[in-house]
Amino acid sequence: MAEGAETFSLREVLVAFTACVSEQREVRVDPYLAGWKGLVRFLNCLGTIFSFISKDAVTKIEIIENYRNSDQREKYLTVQSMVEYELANGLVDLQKRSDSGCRTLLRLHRALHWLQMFLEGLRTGKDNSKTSVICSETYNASLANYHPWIIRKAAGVAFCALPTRNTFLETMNVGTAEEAVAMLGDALPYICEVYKITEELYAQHKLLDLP
Ligand code: 1PW
Repeated sequence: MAEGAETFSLREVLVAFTACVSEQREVRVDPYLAGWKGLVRFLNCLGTIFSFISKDAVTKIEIIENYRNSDQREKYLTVQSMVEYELANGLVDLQKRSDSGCRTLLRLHRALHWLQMFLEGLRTGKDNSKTSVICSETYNASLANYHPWIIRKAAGVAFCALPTRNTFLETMNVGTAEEAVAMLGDALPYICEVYKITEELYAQHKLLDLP
């Protein structure tokens, strides 16, 4: 491999998500953000057409990272401690858009659901299936419900640029297409678990519709 060549692998994304859940079933914020950062690098590998998608994720990662670097960093160690701290201190605006950790993470959480469904579709898809179809079907069934028309339209255009399933699996840099599928099978349960715990926590505190 050429010196300095990009050695990005989707493996690091999946590994980060496997490290998210603590023994107390809490979701750790740092590996959650590390997983997202890897995902952003992956999206950028897919071409500039995906940069409008990654840009929003970057903004949201930075907002939460700033909390992790602030005087209140300990409060943002896990999603559970963040929710508890922000709610107890009146930091979550239930009426309008704000920069709270809770509403910002909710956006990433919804996108994670899409990612989970998309990767599962990729894993179980046929060799010759179209990644663009898997991507748009899973998007329409999940994240699209939270997006205005203009974003749905732009996302639809970006998806058309996705390569076929096997080429896409190779882009993941995990080895052969078969090896990538095997790794997805190992890693997806961890992403599902992170999603499920967060979803239950947000539901319990009635935070799933934060503006
Ligand atoms: C190839 C598979 C890729 C899956 C990656 C998932 C990344 C999803 C990010 C979608 C972002 C689309 C453009 C931005 C939209 C924002 O308006 C929206 N953000 C998200 C993450 O959905 C809502 O954020 P807002 O406007 O309420 O701050």
